[in-house]
Amino acid sequence: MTKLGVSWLLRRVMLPLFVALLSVGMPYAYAGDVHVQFVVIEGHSVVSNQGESYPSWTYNGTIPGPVVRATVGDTIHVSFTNPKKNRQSHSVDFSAAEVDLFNEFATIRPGHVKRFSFVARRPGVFMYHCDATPMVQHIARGMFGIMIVAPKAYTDEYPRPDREYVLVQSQLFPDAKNYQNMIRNIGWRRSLINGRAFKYDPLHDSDARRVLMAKPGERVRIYFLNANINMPVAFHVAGGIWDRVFLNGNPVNVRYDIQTAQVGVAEAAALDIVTPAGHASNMLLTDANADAGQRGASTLLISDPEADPKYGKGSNIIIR
Ligand SMILES: [Cu+2]
Repeated sequence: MTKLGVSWLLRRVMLPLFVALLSVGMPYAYAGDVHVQFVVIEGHSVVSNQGESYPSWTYNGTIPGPVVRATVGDTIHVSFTNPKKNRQSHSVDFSAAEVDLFNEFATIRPGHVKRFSFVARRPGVFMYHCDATPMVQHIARGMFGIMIVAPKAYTDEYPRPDREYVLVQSQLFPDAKNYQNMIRNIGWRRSLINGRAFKYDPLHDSDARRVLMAKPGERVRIYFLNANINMPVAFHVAGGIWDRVFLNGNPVNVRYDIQTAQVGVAEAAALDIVTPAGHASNMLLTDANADAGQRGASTLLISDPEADPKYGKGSNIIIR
């Protein structure tokens, strides 16, 4: 084969093939198109470290749903399926989208599929959730998740973090049918972090098996979403100070040296902590006393020179 032939083969065949192979199985792509496939599961979810089961409605079977990541300018292609065997109508509403509420976010009956796309025009951390009536019940049962829209580049103010973690706080209403109670904010018992009470807090719950990890001196970025039905979160770091807080996760909304960040209902933020030197523990928790550590919304971040290098990276930004 001629030299030209080899070069042509490399550019036109091998390289695209390599890129295509890399994309297979990835949860998102970086080439300007992000494909999101959601299927509603009406089933049960484990909501405590003791294995307590809850009648949940979820996107793809997890509380919260899958993390959606994009870069400003990307087009998000959503395929939303409500399987025939389900009993409820559902929808998906992306707070990052600027579209027609009644078209793209329309509720669909079991046995239907809704497809739409939108361009992620603004950077930030956003909620997605079900809009179907009664909305409080669909959210309280688990139909929410986080979408991170990265800016096109990192800057001095918004530096590249060493590790990233997603934390989503929500309320557990044991009586899953009583949506009137959910509206009135009564009868809820536990605060969930990524779907479980005390999920990453062996200090308050000896059955907890996970913590967040980082090496000393690393910049750890927490993408935090308040998916509570009615209550704001006062997000505090015990034994530390938020180095930077980006309101709504947008780099232009930077605040420095914050002890406690206020995160309203359906609001999200990106919060940076630079971990202390040596072995150390920091507790990330809401200081709103109604749902403080006693109910499950506390998370341990361990700084350790031997911290697992895979934690806080790739698909491990949400520890399941
Ligand atoms: Cu729903």
